[in-house]
Amino acid sequence: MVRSTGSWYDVRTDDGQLFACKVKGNFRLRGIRSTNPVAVGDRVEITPTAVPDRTPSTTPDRQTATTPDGSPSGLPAFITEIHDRRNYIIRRASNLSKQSHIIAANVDLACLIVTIAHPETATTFIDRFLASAEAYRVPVALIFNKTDLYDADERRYLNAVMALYRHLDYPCFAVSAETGEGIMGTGPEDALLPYLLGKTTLFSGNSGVGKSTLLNRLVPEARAKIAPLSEAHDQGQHTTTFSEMYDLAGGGAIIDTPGIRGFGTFDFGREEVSHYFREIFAIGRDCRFSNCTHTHEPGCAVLQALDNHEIAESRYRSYLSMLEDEDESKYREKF
Ligand SMILES: Nc1nc2c(ncn2[C@@H]2O[C@H](COP(=O)(O)OP(=O)(O)O)[C@@H](O)[C@H]2O)c(=O)[nH]1
Ligand SMILES: [Mg+2]
Ligand SMILES: [Zn+2]
Repeated sequence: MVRSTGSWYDVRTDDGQLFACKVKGNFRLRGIRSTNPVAVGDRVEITPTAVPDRTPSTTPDRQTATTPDGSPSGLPAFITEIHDRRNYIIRRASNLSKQSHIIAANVDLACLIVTIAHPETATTFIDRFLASAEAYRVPVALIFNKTDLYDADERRYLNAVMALYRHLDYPCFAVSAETGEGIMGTGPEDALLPYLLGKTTLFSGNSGVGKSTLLNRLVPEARAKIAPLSEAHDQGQHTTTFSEMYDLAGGGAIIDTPGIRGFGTFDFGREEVSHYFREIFAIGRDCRFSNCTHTHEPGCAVLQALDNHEIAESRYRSYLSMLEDEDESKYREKF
């Protein structure tokens, strides 16, 4: 399934045909209460509901079966079966909601697109994304966009932030979607596109960081709408409402997702949070208590490492903020 408008699901068959589908029957998913039964990236079985009696007069110029306003232009069909998911990424349907929304399924890689400035992406936001991806067991990479805009100070900061995450073994790419810097290249070590080939990659990030611009550079046919940064807030506006999948010419696909603010810190237990911060998890094995929360306990190896600057303060702050979230959600459940 490559795109959903809420009422239709666009499905592309392996031989490239497009269908505008409705869901047949009731898909209740084990263990998840989800607002969308079928997610972008899902492999599905379909039954066409009409035999084509004419060849379409125009080929759709997007890779989808419905027009941008959401009305169907592909052949009608029913989705009759959803194959088991290798993985999926969810977020809460809304704040306080117990329902979840599946952002994408069957992804090989989740890329968070971030900017050091114009607008600035908070490191807590990056860390939350990384922790969630660890929890979903989806490999991640960080893409630092808008390198063409940075002054000397911002470049230094960019290099420091990339060094921090590379040290934690997260692949990092510095690119400019505007100029193309860092995108084409000879191998996955030095450029983004070769790294993405053959993978189904989820693109995520705050609005305004250049997701659509980057997507258009990687997949020119995508023609994703680019939102001018609003002068007043130096922040993008929401233009993408639904996830959508685009094929890369050299193999693989990109799933463009709407700007995700609170990327699912869903279902984490309090003790679990530290498992999703790689260095805190590794160092925490040396704590005196096996159930150490790394906040106040005597003999805490994490607090010691923080003192020695072996753990970055920004990472530890993100860890604390996620612990606090868990406390809050427990509080909510009781009342
Ligand atoms: N200078 C510069 N501007 C960029 C770059 N990438 C995106 N932009 C601009 O940032 C704004 C938001 O881009 P958009 O792709 O809509 O962001 P999205 O909300 O993440 O999809 C637009 O004005 C783009 O032209 C870049 O690499 N360099
Ligand atoms: Mg966009
Ligand atoms: Zn500890």
